[in-house]
Amino acid sequence: MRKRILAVHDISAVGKCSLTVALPVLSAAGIETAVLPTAVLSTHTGEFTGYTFRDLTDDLRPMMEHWQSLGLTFDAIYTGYLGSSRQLALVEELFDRFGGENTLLAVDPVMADGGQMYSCFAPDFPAGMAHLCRRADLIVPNLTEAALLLGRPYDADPGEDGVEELLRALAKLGPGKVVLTGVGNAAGKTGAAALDARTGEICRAFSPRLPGVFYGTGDVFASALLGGVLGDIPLSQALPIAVNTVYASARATCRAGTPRRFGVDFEGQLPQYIRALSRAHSTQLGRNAWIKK
Ligand code: PXL
Repeated sequence: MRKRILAVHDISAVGKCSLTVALPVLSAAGIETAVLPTAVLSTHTGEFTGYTFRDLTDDLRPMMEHWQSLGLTFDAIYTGYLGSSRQLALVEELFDRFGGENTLLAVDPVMADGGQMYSCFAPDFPAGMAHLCRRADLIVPNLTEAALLLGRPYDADPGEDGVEELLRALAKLGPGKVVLTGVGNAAGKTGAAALDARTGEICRAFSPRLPGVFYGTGDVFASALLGGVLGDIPLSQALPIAVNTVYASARATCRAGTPRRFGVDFEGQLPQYIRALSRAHSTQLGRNAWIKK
């Protein structure tokens, strides 16, 4: 049966991040994507001023209650941008209500980048987010968010050993899988590193580094990664697929000369993303058939 994920993010109507990225990317991966919208904004909050913000906190519990009355279940719950500490508490309630044994709980602790917490968050927000991460099976922080979750100073370039130490410290919070984004390597590339705390296995994937800020790439990355993981592709194979999808989206945006605040051209990369998933999937099927023999 087709898998169903619940994506819990805001809708930034313009600017291509959060739900306007998660929905198309996960759908392209063949995953039914239900949504719990946390807020509706006219644009995202980076490099735009004067945006509207309709808070949907009061709608979250009635929506959960309706779904429970229908007996709905989810194969995964994927949370991203949450607007307030009250929403963090409601997401914990969502995990209590729908987070059964077979539901993957994925938390992207969206709150900061480039050493800075987004200005809309209160100083106690990182502690609340760390509490939510304890409940997750998979977390996807960038280096700034990792520092905030651990209550440490931000280090933009922790080196290979530093990244491993960060991954292990984050796993101690509770999640079985930790994926750290915005990690550099000695060759000047950028990418992600992942730890499976159950096996101790660490994997990495890198792409060339493009200069400047790209909005929404965290959401493209996490959505593309989850599309792979939910398709039963091992983390070590889903990781380079997600890194390549982000790189190709950012490169296409640079070539088109689109102003950065309007997000990245992920749409043009979806055919390649689908092909990469399907290649990884057939390798995986082949491997399983071999094991059965
Ligand atoms: O994906 C990051 C994000 C999501 N939602 C809103 C944002 C941002 C980042 O700036 O402002 C509203």
